[in-house]
Amino acid sequence: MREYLRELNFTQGTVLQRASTNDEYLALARTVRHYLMSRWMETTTEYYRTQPKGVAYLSAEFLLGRQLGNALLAADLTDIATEALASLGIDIAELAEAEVEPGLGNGGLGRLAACFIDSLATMGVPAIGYGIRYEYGIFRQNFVDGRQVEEPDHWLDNGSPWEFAHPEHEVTVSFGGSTERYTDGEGDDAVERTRWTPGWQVLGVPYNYMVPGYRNQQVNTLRLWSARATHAFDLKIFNYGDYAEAVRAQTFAENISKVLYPEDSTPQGKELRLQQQYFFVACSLRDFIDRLLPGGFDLRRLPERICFQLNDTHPVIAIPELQRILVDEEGLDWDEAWDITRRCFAYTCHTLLPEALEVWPVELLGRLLPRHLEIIYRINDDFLAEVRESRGDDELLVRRMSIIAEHPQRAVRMAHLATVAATKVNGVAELHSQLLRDKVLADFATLWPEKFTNVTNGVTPRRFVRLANPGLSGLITEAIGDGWVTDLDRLRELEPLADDPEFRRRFREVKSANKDRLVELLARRDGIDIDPGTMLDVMVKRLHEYKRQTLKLLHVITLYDRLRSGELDLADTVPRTVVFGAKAAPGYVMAKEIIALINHVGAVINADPEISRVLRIAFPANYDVTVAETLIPAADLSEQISLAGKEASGTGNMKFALNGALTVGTDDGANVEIRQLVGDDHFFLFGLTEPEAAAVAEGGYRPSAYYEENASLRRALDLVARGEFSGGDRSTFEPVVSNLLGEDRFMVLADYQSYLDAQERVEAAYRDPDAWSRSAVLNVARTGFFSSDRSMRDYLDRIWHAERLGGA
Ligand code: 7GP
Repeated sequence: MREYLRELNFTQGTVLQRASTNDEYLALARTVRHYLMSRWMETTTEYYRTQPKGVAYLSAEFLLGRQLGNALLAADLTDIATEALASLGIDIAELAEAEVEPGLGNGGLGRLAACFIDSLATMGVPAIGYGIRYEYGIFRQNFVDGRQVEEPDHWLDNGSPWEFAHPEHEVTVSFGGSTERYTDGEGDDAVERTRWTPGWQVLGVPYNYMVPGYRNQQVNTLRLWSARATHAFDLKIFNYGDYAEAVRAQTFAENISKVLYPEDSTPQGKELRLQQQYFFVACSLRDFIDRLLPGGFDLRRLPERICFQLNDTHPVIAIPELQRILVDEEGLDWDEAWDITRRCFAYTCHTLLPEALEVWPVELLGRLLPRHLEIIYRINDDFLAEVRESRGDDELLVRRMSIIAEHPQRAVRMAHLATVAATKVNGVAELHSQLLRDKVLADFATLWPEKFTNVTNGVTPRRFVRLANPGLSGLITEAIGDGWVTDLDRLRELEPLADDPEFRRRFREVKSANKDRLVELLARRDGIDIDPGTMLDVMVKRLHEYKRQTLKLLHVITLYDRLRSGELDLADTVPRTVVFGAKAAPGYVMAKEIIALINHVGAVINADPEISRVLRIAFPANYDVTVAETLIPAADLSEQISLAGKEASGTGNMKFALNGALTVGTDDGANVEIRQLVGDDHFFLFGLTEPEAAAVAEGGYRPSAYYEENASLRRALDLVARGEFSGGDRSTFEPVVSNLLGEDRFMVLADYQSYLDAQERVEAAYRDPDAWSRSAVLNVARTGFFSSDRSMRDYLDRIWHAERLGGA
């Protein structure tokens, strides 16, 4: 408390009586931060002193979510802080609301990175996260007439108490220019080398963030890079007396870390994006080599010290960068350098959509990073020679595997580069890893079967159960003690309690209190009114056609249609609230149309005085980590309905199951493993399997056939086509309808009936609250496997072979 008041007075420069909520939040954040500081310094010193083998997680995205609650939890200060503030008349919850979450990621991939660094710290693994400190994170989503409007995310406006800038540790990053061959040394010692003369440079300034382990005295580091203009750059121009030009140069440099690209599962191919990628990767390698290794360290031993984990292809340019450092700067010969480089990287792929695999035009890469392009060519030449040697002169195979694509333009396939270089390549769920081996990277898996492995994703139980669901956490701890927070397999001990009526009653009480919290949040945040007495049916994730929000919507429209026609009896229908949360990439036109359609359908249904008693749509704008933390614990039903073979893993699916929602889902991604663990009786499976979907596609899929044969599907689509949800205007949603009828790439119509049938089973099950809560308890008890601590153990065993120091 004294600490807190001191922060308020001396750092915020205010007094208790006059402090704003933001002042109070900042003062508390600094107090906690202060408390964690000595552990942070100790962890850092310990790593430096013992030089263990560690992990550097390279990721263009870290979707952290709010920091205060997590820091208090990790430091075990929540109760003390709550009481101390209460005695000053301050409500800690209100103050926590003042924190703007750092939205430095798009969705699954970025949130996964955040879960992983939490687990690494909790497990005492020497690890550092490296990424970009975007000045603007993922856009704020607003709805105007039901359509998505994007606004900039000013997350830094009130200052972030969680970051520590270190301008004195700035790193210079070069771009452009040209390369030349030169002879180094004389006579017998003479060797041919390459010199890169860059065209321009920027500085990278590191910002450090604490990553506190859960009550284990460990605090790891997340280091995010911010771009600045070099001083030389400015000065030269200033000397010509062109002030305006100097400022322009500054802006140009600083653009690199200005904004997160809001694409998800679809790469943008923009020059600035490649600049961002090289920028953060070059800074990170330099930083690791110069600052985390002792002076004079022999880089030939680098693989003994580090594994750089590549979070998808975004950081893959690190591969030629390390090779460049070893060959051009350290003077190692190519083969020796390549052997070292290969042993330092591992690659995780997060997608199955071929169009989501990053490709950089040779023209662009060569202009921005001429030396790296040369290195990539050389890597490719050596690699293709290896292919020819082991597989004969199969030119089709060679063309398929080449790192360089020739069509539609010459371009570097970053996934191929990553696969060629990495010690290990992993997918993010069993099915996904299998499809990577069998389809997406099949030629590589034949050549190097031992390179391929799986690590199923996980989520941190600290944020997504302990913090997000205090009610359930209390109940679990009361039953089995609190060891589950760092050993989630222990949730198994809850299994017998699924048969205990008293436990189930209390479980329902918790769910119902969580629903009340959600009702309160949506009312306050969005002015949305929902009834906590209804089944909460939730679909939250990025808006993408493969995830099939339209399938959910067709179900809702069918219910509406049947209720209206009297086919379904209002009095005998399980009341539901269907909650959507989804951002669309700003350039993804179809996704934005689907958002508008959801909102328009919602407007019509919610305005119907009769039907809205049993069916409502709630679509709060700007779904983010903070909303997820209140929404997920309140859900009854989790919608995981992607076309089988398209969702790499999903991680929302895990969060819902762990919080006691039942899943309606396809046999896709980690759904497969969830269902295996919880059992078929406690999971609503529907839809084509991956092989079935592949066979349908093979045979020539005709969505219109389903439309013609299925009357209720026809009625649902006709309602949209006839303008029922667009004030009679048939043109508004014509693109959505004709896409579904004409192409329907993700087979929504093929899975419609099966989905409807599954929803009928859902309703029937929900009518029996006792059986439903038994299933829900079993979902919690059987999904401890999905802790990101377990994912980290798998990475350690299968990929990193890093050491663990302290930790749990
Ligand atoms: C996502 C996948 O779509 C999701 O299924 C998975 O759970 C998550 O990664 C974490 O592994 N992918 C992305 O978010 C993404 O942007 C770019 O992928 C290739």
